[in-house]
Amino acid sequence: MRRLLVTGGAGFIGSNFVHHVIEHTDHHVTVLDKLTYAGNLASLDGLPTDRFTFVEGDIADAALVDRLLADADAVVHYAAESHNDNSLNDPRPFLDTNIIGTYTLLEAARRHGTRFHHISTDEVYGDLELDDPARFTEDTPYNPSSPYSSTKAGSDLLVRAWVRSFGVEATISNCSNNYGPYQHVEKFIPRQITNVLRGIRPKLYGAGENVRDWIHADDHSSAVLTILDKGEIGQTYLIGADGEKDNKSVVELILTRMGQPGDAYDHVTDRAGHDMRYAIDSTKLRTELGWQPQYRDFEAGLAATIDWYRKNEPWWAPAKDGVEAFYASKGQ
Ligand code: NAD
Ligand code: TDX
Repeated sequence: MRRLLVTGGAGFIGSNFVHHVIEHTDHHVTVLDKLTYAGNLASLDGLPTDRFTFVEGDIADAALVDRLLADADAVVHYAAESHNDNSLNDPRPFLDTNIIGTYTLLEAARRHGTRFHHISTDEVYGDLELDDPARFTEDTPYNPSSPYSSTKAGSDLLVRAWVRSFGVEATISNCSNNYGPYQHVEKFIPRQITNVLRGIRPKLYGAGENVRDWIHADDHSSAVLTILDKGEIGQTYLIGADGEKDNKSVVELILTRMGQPGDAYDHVTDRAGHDMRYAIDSTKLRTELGWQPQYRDFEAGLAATIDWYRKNEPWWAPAKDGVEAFYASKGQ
């Protein structure tokens, strides 16, 4: 049994990870989460009280972080400001949480000798052309495009420096786009599903040709547990499940699955600096650590996700109107 501190555990991927850990291990989990607009305690409903503790707080609060790391065997660091569109509107919280917050955790891990796993994104590598056969690997140079991805890139580099200069026992994973339950309605797939449920037409940025490499959040969780157990200190692992799809195809799949004509969507103002394509080569994780994704059928995973949003309107409805008002103010 290990004592895990999971930052950002009330968010989308963090909460999926907490459920996964409780189901598949005997670890104890403490979640540290600030409960920003993106955090939702309802995502952690039903967890056994003897295995799970929730602490509301900021990862940039050095005293609190120091106290929590003193009692943890490992930190899995998900907490972040995570939405590109918000980072274009107001970058400051991205610097505070993604850079200063990560720095604060690393300093505590250094003092306490705590194992550290840093959760990051493929967006640190910038984007690929649509006709480029290449995919990102652990050796791809960093080239982030947005305030969000640049702060994630900065946080990755901090982790690498704390490994090299101070001997912090850290690993990093960079994952592709996640989908599944508990994802905030500001993000692409939940926005379009809940739009259809509300009788609003899905909104596609620009021409909709941009490609994302989709992975189910539960596969991300199993990969992170694998790295925590078997990963080599100081190493970076890319996580992906060979799920490349263009945005237009995803919207068409959502519409037809929900009984609507496949072309019943609107093209709206494109995102500034919109990355064209992400694609992950996860050979290192698969061959060196033996990880495999379980969700290999995107359409089946998407159908289950649609069902989840249908059944869980009380979870997403409180955020929906505010998110749509924000997008409307941007012509999106
Ligand atoms: P999310 O926005 O759904 O959740 C973030 C969580 O962090 C929320 O619960 C929020 O309350 C919490 N948080 C924010 N600032 C905090 C602070 N200062 N202190 C404590 N808690 C704070 O994000 P997500 O989509 O679940 O992403 C989680 C992590 O995974 C992020 O690090 C993100 O960069 C990374 N990631 C996401 C994806 C994706 O597809 N969503 C892909 C690859 C990597
Ligand atoms: O309404 C929309 N219409 C649309 O066409 C929205 C919200 C998005 N899009 C497009 C933009 C992207 O090409 O869909 C794609 C996915 O958009 P997001 O869900 O905002 O994700 P993305 O910007 O790709 O970033 C996500 O994956 C990598 C996560 O939000 C990041 O946290 C993660 O690092």
